[in-house]
Amino acid sequence: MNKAAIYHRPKNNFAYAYDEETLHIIIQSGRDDLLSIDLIYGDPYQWENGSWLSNAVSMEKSGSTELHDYWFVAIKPEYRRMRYGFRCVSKTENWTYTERGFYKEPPNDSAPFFCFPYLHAQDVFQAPAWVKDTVWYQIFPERFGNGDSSNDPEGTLPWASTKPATDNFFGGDFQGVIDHLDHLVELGITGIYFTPIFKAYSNHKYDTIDYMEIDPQFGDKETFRNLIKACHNRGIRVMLDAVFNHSGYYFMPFQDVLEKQERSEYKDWFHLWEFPLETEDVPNYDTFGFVPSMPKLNTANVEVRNYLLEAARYWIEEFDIDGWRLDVANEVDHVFWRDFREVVKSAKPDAYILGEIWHDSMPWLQGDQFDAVMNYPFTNGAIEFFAKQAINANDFVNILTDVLHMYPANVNEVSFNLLDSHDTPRILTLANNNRQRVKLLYLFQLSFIGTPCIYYGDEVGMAGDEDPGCRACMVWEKDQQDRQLFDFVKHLIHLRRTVPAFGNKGSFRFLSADSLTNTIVYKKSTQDEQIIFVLNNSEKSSKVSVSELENKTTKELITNNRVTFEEDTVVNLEPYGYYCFRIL
Ligand code: ARE
Ligand code: CA
Repeated sequence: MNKAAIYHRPKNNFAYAYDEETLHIIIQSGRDDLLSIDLIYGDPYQWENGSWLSNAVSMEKSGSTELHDYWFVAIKPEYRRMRYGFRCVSKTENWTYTERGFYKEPPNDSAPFFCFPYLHAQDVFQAPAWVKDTVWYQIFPERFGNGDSSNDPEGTLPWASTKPATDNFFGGDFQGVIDHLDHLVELGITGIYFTPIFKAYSNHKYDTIDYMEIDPQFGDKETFRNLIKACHNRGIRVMLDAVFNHSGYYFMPFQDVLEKQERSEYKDWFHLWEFPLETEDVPNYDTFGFVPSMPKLNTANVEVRNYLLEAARYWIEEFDIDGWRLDVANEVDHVFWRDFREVVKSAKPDAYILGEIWHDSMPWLQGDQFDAVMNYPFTNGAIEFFAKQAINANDFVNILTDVLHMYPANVNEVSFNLLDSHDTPRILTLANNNRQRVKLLYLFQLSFIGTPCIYYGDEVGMAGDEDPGCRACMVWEKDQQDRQLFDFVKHLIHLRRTVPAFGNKGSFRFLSADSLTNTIVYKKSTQDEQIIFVLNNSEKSSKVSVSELENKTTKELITNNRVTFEEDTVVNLEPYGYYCFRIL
């Protein structure tokens, strides 16, 4: 038995309250090392004379990677508290794994066992329920639609007249969004994520000048209010981008420090190293990255904290927005984010708080800070496999299995699953202009656990390289749009919203992966239905045998055809072919 590979630690993603009466317990072991694991459990105050040994429940293998098997069980302890251990069985031996290590025979008292002391309802991770059913659409406002030329900034270029650059403008504004909301409604979108809209110098607005004012190029507060109303009337929620890690160069407090130096009343609003302040070459103060025009804000300063939290409250209470996406979230302190959550959730209890963190974010997902993060680990796996074909089917299963076990299930259900963004090349470009690969990307994203986000223009086949290349003006001429791709995405979103197992209601399991043919098979299931997905991520035709389809009658959801299987469960796949078999 490979004891070194066996790992469990209470709380976080290994033992957590899924709801007010259910604990999820997860443990990992070496790949194919164990035949079974039983959870031995009981009430901390009923462990006398080994009565608890009879309580054992077998755990289910919920996924496997190259290195590990993951085991899962859901359990409802009668008195909401539990001591527990794991009986690990390999071909040749069995051991009881506890917090104090391995025992050949289960210890005869409770002390060594793991402990889930008490399941409090208010400790249960609570994300807004509506997010589970949301399909997001990310809009870079400068580039979505120019609906009002009267607010165009100096030097605005004709729409799509040239390539996007870090410093050019095409006049995108709120009216341009209002004018095209029907495009989103037709696609089936129910949430918009806007990159920053507050007064700022650049075309991306991440260099904020005033957190309480709309940038005039987008319109005024009345237009913004109309935009929110127009979205809400169409069942579309709105999330804004909070850039609280740093301000812009022209933010009044920073200008005041530049002018008055150490005499400025705002000198403690930033992380200044020495005076006089130098901005050229390398700044002598903390910034985002090494960008002199993005001085880092001192969120431990009570005035900064009050100013930013007032902004967080203001745009919810005065304009009824539904969520905040938090820029560079992992570089702002946890104390501030806990206060932020208090303020936001008291302004709107079901507001969505989404952190931009590209890495393991467990410390921010304990329920006291964020509801979710932008799930870039998901993005990286999907892009490497489907778009770039840089990894094979087994690598992909390894990555996505780790992704699914990285966080508690109730976190996964509201994870923000994006394929690309304003910070990355577009998926068509990453897929080397192969739209069949883009279709597989969308099929996987829109049938996965979490809340998916579509980056504006991807759905009509826009290409675009690294920032700023990925920020081109939206293509509105129908004859330049890939309408076949649009219809395909629209159909997938419709399936996600009408077939419970297709979306967030269904649990996810990989069934098989073949790295020679680069095919994968996965299953989504609810109490009442199962869907088997078969994807061929290869330019060659392929055959896959799917034993779960034996003697089953199914409805293939993309074509709506009825397909019946007998003993022979071989599925023939075209190049880049796919099937979604809903078992009848
Ligand atoms: C500009 C140029 C870029 C250039 C950059 C260098 O456009 O081409 O590379 O300057 O300084 C905003 C603008 C950008 C602008 C940037 C700086 O949108 O166009 O870039 O300001 O002026 C990391 C952070 C993550 C951050 C990305 C960009 O962790 O938070 O870098 N993303 C947010 C926003 C950006 C925004 C800012 C931050 C600043 O989404 O749009 O940029 O407010 C790996 C790392 C990640 C890293 C990621 C991307 O995965 O693990 O941590 O993200 O690469 O670099
Ligand atoms: Ca305009």
